[in-house]
Amino acid sequence: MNRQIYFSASIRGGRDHVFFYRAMIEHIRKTNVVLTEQVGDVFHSTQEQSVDKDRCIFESDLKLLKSCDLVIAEATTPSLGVGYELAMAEVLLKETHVFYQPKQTSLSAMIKGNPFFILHPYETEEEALQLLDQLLKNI
Ligand code: 6IA
Repeated sequence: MNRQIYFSASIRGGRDHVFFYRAMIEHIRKTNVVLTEQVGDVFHSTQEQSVDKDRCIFESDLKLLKSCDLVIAEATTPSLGVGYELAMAEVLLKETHVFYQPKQTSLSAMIKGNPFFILHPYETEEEALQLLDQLLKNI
């Protein structure tokens, strides 16, 4: 309850699942705080920005990652940013849960093979939201 959650999911890697990211964020927000709600922003442009703007995003996200209680990632769409955040979460020793759809992606061995990450493979979005509920009950 009221834990600070860093939600990580693809932005420039591709936005095919953005509506599902938003559903996951809404779900988490019922009982906890999502520090990165913009990941589920359907309308905001995902185009590359100036170096200065991207530096602001990087610095702000890193600060949030350092301050969070828990990381939840949706990794079905491969994303350099998500991979970076997962590696940082490990360095920072943040409990990290990774959701992904095995039928739609081949999750990188660097994530799937790393026992630090708690994996949540799922087949349907309904199933993922149920897994998410169970996880949120236990934190
Ligand atoms: O390489 P990617 O862009 O797919 O990396 C996605 C990850 O990097 C997400 O989990 C975010 O935490 C972080 N990230 C990448 N771009 C942004 C961003 N751009 N704002 C905040 N975090 C970002 C502004 C546009 C956005 C609101 C749609």
